[in-house]
Amino acid sequence: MPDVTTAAPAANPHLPHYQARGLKGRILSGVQPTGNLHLGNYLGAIRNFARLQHDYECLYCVVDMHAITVWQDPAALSGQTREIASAFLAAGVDGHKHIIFNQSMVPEHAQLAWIFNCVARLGWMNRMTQFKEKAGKDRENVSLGLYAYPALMAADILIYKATHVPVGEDQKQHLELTRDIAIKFNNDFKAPDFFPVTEPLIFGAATRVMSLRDGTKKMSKSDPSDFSRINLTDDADAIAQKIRRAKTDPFPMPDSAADAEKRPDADNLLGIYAALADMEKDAVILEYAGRQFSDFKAALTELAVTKLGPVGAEMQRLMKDPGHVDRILHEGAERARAIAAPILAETYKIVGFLQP
Ligand code: AQP
Repeated sequence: MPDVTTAAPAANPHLPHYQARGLKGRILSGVQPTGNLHLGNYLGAIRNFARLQHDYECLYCVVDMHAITVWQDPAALSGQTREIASAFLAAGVDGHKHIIFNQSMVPEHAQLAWIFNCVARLGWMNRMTQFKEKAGKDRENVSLGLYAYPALMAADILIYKATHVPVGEDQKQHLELTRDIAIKFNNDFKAPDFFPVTEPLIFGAATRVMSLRDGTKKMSKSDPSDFSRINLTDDADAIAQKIRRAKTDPFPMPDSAADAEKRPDADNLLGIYAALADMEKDAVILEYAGRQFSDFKAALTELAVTKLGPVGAEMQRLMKDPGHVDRILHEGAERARAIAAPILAETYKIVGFLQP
């Protein structure tokens, strides 16, 4: 699979440790248990988690502490956490070979996040577009946690000294902040290369899946319209209905990449098709150039049902066995702590904290 990493991994002193074991590095990535897991989360992140597990040592985290930066119903949160863990497993991640856990079970994330709150600068945080979008006009009334979110995300990654993070386009800015925090920590505390400068891994034709109702807006869990997204747990009928009602324009299918680029709704559907079929978007454009949207939508529905149906069914099966999912999360958390605890201890020493 092509690997569209934004920058070449310049002589990273953390890599030889993995290369000696035939691996490319260590991955950490997370998904929030905020309900309505959708096609964008799958194509932008979760599907890649499974594809990367052969080349990297992987930690995949259900980031429940990030989720509560906006209100979550406590009665629903544990079920939503199991749903995300089930999605990781259903997508094919090996929960025994790799580590699947939920963030709040590993307190070292929060402990390192406090140090990073003291390293990150207000000016850096003020530039974060996700905060601006999520806070909107209600800025005075959102949680302090929503503002500090990117420092916790940096801690999620660096508490394992992860070398790579697979994410969708929308998380690129937060990854850049993580890199800035690592560099500033290493400089301020005269600890050269202590934290790695983590590389983003951004893959494929659907790094930013857009809403089915508005091709200029990201597909998102919090969109009030369920018709804006395909949920991973949608059945074949729901998928068909959502694709049929997906917004298009009155013209035939685009006949070139330049034409598609000017038509965001069509471009989005083409990108989704390409990603699901593991094809280049240009090849899909060529195949459907000038045809009716109804033909294309029928083909897209069939493809989406074929590819997503088994994942959704396996998720449903796993969610009926919460004991199994909980065991994977507990074991994962223990293994994660075995990596995180010594890194935190070393960090505390570097910072000058007296320890027992
Ligand atoms: N539309 C998307 N296209 C491609 N990738 C996406 N991701 C999210 N939306 C898209 C990627 O999914 C991973 C997990 O995301 P998250 O749940 O932790 O956070 P998010 O980005 O806030 O997800 P949503 O769906 O957009 O939720 P709300 O509506 O709450 O804001 C990340 O790797 C992300 O890049």
